[in-house]
Amino acid sequence: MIGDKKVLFSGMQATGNLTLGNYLGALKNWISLSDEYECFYSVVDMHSITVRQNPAELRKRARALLTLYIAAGLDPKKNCIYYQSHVSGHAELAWILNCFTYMGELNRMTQFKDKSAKHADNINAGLFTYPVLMAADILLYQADVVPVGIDQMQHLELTRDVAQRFNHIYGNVFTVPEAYIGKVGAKIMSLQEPAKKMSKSDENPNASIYLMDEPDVIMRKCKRAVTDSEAQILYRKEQPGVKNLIDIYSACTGKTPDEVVKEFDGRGYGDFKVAVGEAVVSVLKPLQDEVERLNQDKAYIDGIIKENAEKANYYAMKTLRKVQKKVGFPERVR
Ligand code: ATP
Ligand code: LTN
Repeated sequence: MIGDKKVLFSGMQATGNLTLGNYLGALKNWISLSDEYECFYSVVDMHSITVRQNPAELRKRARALLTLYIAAGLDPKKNCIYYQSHVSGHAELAWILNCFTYMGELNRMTQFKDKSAKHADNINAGLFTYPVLMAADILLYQADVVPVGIDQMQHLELTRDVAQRFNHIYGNVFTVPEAYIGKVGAKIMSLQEPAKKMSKSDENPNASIYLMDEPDVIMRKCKRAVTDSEAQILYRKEQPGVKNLIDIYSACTGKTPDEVVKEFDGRGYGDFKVAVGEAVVSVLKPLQDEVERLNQDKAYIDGIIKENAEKANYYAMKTLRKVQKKVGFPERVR
């Protein structure tokens, strides 16, 4: 707890351009939770270097992501929006937690298996201990809730196990966090292969709508979305392409899938795709305009970066000092 509020922590990697999936599945939920909780939203740039990055590109993307958090509606005066690499406590706690995490546990992580298959030439130790750094992120702020997509559940379970293990040995040091999985837009699928999730690292640019795509690009991608030959707009798993478009439309308009099915009863796929495209544009255009506006105000963003790093550091250090004492590190001489 901070004051009378529970604590929320979440983060996103600054790798690749964010997609509509990232927005509807993650960022949008963050905004709806931001009044109720004391929130820490991190740009997890330390996680990004588990795969090789171009330094200039990483720096640019990290800033773009931080700006996007604000543009999407997170108030940086109320929510702590900051770069992970600006708070050294993340790395320090991660080291300690490494000593309380078993190789066997990390070996089971499906993201590690996926990423090591994808980057076979660079299976580094950071990729392997990635979930420990993630546990440190969360536990450092004594977070109660962690909004994430379903794909991150395994990492969150590990975080809970490590926290409980540590607490069992040293007393109640860490809050054991709960996952928060949003309902609407929980999983947006690829527009080209609706069995796969929409992903920012997809090689086919038509598969994903990027948050910064121009309106005509969004319309074109929606029109080209893969559907089927059933010629009816129904919400069912036998029609994964259409189902995905209904999910997108309902997440953008706030209507339920049932209402959408009724609205488009008897209409063709062509009409429906145009409506989906328009709904997406109506959500993304204001976001893009706000990014544009914020990009003009370098001093404002710089101020946020500095202030929030200090705030994050204050809370991180509180937990870190406690943990260091518990494990037996010598006290500092003042
Ligand atoms: P990558 O393609 O590089 O694996 P990603 O697009 O899967 O990236 P992450 O950075 O792993 O994105 O995820 C950021 C957040 O967005 C996570 O909380 C994740 O669960 C959520 N998310 C990612 N893709 C989708 C999607 N298609 N639908 C809903 N939520 C998603
Ligand atoms: N692993 C997450 C990003 C992430 C995160 C976190 C999410 C790093 N640290 C802490 C929630 C809490 C991802 O790839 N989406």
